[in-house]
Amino acid sequence: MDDCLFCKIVRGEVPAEVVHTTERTVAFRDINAQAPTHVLVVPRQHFANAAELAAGDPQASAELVTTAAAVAVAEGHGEDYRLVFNTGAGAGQTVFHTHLHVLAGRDLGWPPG
Ligand code: IU
Repeated sequence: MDDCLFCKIVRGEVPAEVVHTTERTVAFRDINAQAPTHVLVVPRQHFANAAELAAGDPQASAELVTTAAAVAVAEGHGEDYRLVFNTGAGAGQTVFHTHLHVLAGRDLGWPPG
């Protein structure tokens, strides 16, 4: 996708603080962190949301979660972290390239806002 921001980050055309990469995923820090650790894990291939990724590339979908877990461990939060997929504008999705939020390092309230 030529005009997709996260595709550009994956290709290295837009700078980001990348913290972890795998064959199918790239993990980078969110520019508007909502917790001491706030990392986004994205598939290298473009899909609009989590369900489309799971249907189109189940292996990459699983790798998103295992990458997120590895990031949490690397940041010292392997026991307590939150994973979030916002799906659809009404649920707060603003970038339509699948991304898994990894949040950790503070008390995380429930229910979320
Ligand atoms: P959302 O679930 O689609 O709302 O998450 C998009 C996230 O992408 C959000 O937390 C932004 O702060 C983040 N982000 C970013 O890290 N870098 C950017 O250049 C832009 C958004 I635009």
